[in-house]
Amino acid sequence: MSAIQKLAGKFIVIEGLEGAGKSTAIQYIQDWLALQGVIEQNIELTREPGGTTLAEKMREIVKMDVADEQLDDKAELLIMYAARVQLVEHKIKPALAADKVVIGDRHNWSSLAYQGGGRGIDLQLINDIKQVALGDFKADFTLFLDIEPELGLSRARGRGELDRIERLAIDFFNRSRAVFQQLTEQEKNAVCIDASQGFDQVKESIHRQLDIWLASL
Ligand code: T5A
Repeated sequence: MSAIQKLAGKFIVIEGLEGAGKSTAIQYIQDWLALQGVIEQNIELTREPGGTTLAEKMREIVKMDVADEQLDDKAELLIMYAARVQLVEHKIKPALAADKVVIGDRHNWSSLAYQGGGRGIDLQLINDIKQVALGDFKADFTLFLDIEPELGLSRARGRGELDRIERLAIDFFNRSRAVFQQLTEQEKNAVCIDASQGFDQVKESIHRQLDIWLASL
């Protein structure tokens, strides 16, 4: 089977804290797919929360600062899943059914890490909500870009103003990071990339891990 055939209909997800370099890494994944012969028209890029017209509206809500009302942690969690359902049903599944490769900038693990680890919502409850919302749907391969929160946030700060979530205390991100690390250890089709490395080393690590994954398909 050719690489193009093996990659058809696969969902690759990139996860990590703010400033880990997820947007940058997506370009490296696209470069790698091009090396395998996958043409641009057969690649679909998504981001979470967001990625469809309605899901982008939900993204605005979770990023919004409202002076007289705080977004409840459970409301935040449910908005993440509402946005995810819209994205999966209206964009990701149709693209996979058309044999495209989908690259996701964040997916389900972000809710476990941020709303579970960070906010302290029970992980089993989140898994139950996930099951109701998405059933067994999951990524085929997950690349977790691991970075010290301080370094990631300083990179994110260099890009502009921090949003509502990015302004949370460092402990929040340490707890989120611990969940990401735990999930990576538990999942067979997931790898951890040291995102504190320079651009070239991160790119090389991602390409190497994708080569190994492709060989396993
Ligand atoms: N969220 C999301 C939840 O709480 N629960 C959920 O379920 C989901 C899905 C999304 C927010 O929502 C939360 C998490 C987030 O707080 P977002 O704006 O999409 O918000 O935030 P991020 O996904 O974190 O996006 P960022 O742009 O902050 O991070 P990236 O994409 O990881 O970083 P990137 O590639 O833009 O790089 C940041 C800067 O670092 C530089 C880049 O050039 C850029 O300037 N950089 C490097 N510098 C040095 N060395 C490297 N190796 C570098 N790689 C990148």
